[in-house]
Amino acid sequence: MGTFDGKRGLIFGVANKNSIAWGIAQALAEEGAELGFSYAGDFLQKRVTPLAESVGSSFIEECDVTNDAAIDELFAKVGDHYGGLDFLVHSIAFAPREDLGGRFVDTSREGFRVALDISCYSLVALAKRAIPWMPQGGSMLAMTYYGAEKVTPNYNVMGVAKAALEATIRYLAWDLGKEQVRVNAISAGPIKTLASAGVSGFRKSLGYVGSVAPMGNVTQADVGNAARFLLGDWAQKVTGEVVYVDGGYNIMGAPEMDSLEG
Ligand code: 0WD
Repeated sequence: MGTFDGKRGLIFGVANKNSIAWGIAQALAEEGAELGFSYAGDFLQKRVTPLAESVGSSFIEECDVTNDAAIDELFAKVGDHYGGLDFLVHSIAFAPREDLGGRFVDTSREGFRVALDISCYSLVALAKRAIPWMPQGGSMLAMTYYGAEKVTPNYNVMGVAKAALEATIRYLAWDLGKEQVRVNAISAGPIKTLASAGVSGFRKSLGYVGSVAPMGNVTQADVGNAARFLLGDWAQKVTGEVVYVDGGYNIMGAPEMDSLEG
C-alpha cells in the first residue's frame, strides 16, 4: 500500500539519473504513483526510456516546452493514455551558458527571453493544459533556487527567471485554488546535475553551501521526500508556497568565522 496508489502524474525534466526530477520520480513510484515522463529532445530518449521503464512507466513522450503545439499534442496523448491526472512535476530550466557567468548586466536580450520562456513561462503553459485533466483537483510542483531571492554570483539571469517562477507559483495558486488544484515549489540546495554544471563556479558553491548549511548539502532523494509531501494528500491545503529543502542554508546570516581562511 502506498500513499500514491491510484494517482497518476506527469514528470517533466528527467535528463539522466542525476536529475532532480528522477529523485522525485523514484520517491513517488515507491509510494505507488503511476508516472508518465516527458523529455526535452530526441537525444535524451535513450537515457530517459530505461529510467522510466524501471519504475513501470509506459508513457514516455518527447516535448519541447517552448513549443505550444508540442505541448497541446502531449496533453492530447495524456488524455488518451490516462483519462485524467492527479499531479504534475515541472523540473525544467535553461539559460544560455554565456549568461550563467560574468556580469549580470551583460545578459543578452535573447538570453533573457530564452531563460524566462523555458524556466518560467513553461509552467504556465503546462498548467493551462493540465487543468482540464484534473476535474477532481490535483497538485503541481516546480523547482526553484535561493538565487531567486538573494544575489548568487554567476546564477545571474537564472535568478531572475526563478524569481518570476516563484511569483508564477503564487498567481497560479490563486487561479487554480478554486479548482482544488494546489501549486507549490521546492527551493533546493545545490545538487550536481547537468543543469547545475552549466553555472560557472558551481563546484565551489556546492562546497561552500555544504559547509555553511546546518545540515550540509542535500540530495535528489531529500527533494523526493519533500515532493511526496507537497504532491500528496497530507499537504491538502498547502498552496502557493516555496518550501526550502536546503539543509537550512537560507536561515544563515553568516558562515561560522572559524571555518573561513585568513
Ligand atoms: O543545484 C541544482 N541542480 C538545483 C536545481 C538547485 C535548485 C533548483 N534546481 C532546479 C533547476 O533550475 C531546474 O528547474 O531543478 C530543476 C531541475 O534541474 P536539474 O535536475 O538540476 O537539471 P537537469 O537534470 O539538467 O534537468 C533539467 C532539464 C533539462 O536538462 P538539460 O540538461 O538537457 O537542459 O530541464 C529540461 C531538460 O530535460 N529542459 C527542457 N524540457 C523541455 N523543454 C527544456 C525544454 N525546452 N529545456 C530544458
